[in-house]
Amino acid sequence: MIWQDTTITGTNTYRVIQGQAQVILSVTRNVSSTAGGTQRSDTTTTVNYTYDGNGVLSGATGDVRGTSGSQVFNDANRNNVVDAGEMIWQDTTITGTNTYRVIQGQAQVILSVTRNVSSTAGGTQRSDTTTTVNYTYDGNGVLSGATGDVRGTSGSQVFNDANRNNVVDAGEMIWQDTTITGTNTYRVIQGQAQVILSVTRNVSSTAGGTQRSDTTTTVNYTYDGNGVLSGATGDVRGTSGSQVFNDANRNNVVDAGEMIWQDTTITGTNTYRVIQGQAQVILSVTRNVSSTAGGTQRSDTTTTVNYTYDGNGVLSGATGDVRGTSGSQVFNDANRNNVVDAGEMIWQDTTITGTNTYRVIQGQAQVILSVTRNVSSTAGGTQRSDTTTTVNYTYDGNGVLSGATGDVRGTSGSQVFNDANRNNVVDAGR
Ligand SMILES: [Ca+2]
Ligand SMILES: [Ca+2]
Ligand SMILES: [Ca+2]
Ligand SMILES: [Ca+2]
Repeated sequence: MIWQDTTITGTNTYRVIQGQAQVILSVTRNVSSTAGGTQRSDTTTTVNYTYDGNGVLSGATGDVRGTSGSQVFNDANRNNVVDAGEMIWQDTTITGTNTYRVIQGQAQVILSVTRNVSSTAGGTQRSDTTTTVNYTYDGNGVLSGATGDVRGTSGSQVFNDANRNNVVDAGEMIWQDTTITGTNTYRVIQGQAQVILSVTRNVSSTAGGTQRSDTTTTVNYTYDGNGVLSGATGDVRGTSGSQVFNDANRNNVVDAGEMIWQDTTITGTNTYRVIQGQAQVILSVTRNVSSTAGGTQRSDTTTTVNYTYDGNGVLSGATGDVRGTSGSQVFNDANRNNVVDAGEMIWQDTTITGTNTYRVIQGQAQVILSVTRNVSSTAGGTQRSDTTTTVNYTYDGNGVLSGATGDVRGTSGSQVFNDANRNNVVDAGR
């Protein structure tokens, strides 16, 4: 357990009402940073108090202004080591309003609306969310509960090589935004409202509308008796999809109704560790299951990512792998009558085994190398394939994917009849 201190500097302005000095304005600045100096916060809370003619507090209004930030690792030279200049500040601008109610003579916050706006150093990622919290109190002015939500967008600039020349031309960096809709459930611990459950839905689609994603992330937070965050668990559920061409009338033209959505069902679990008071994902396991509209192709893969952090809770690296199968239905004309009879459409699956190598860019883990082995053989064991696909991804300094190169190596083979003894019969070993 470590101390995290906040320096408070406040000024109060008073007015004498009915012979008593009453605070009519308080301005309080709170400056804090974590032990490792990787997170900082500097906010100023202003409260205006009003009184009736008898000097009794009748109301209050206020706001919060400031910034909070964290240092993120930007591995510019790709050596997985934090070199000079590779820790950069990523700040959030905070703008909030507080609504108060006077309970038992004291002004209590019953509603806080806080907008957080941030962007990365290179300006290629942005976030703009508003968190609303409604606080309830019992008759004695003791905080009894809270509910809240989060609304906003987060986005990133992506490279859209419209003219297909592999160069970023004017207008080819486009914003791809995600709409965020979340609800937070609170519990009052030691007099403070703590988030015990957050459910956040993220919906996005590409500019051209040919890809979409709709996922909901749930996080359960646990606290010790003193209200200190002690753990978190969570999961991700949803779908991602893309529009594919289904040439139903086989004329090689995209006719009406021939662009169909092909969706992938996403089921993931996240494991967290509390570092410097914050819950960080240390392991994510995500299963992606998809099949084509006609049900003739299927894919079922699980992606595992292990994230590592330094002692200050800054993401320092990640490793991962992909395991699963993909398959397609093939016609196996067992009775050789050139007709698809019952049981003659069989699944032919490919076993997928891959490893992903990541680099931390602007605080985010990006895949820089994927190596995927695909092994398959037909049902009768007379054909086999064993190939390895390697892809190297490159990013610009701001973490925007700028290119990729790759290759495929392997073998495919089939069993053939070698009539070594020329008797027109398949003998052992031939
Ligand atoms: Ca480095
Ligand atoms: Ca271009
Ligand atoms: Ca067509
Ligand atoms: Ca048949």
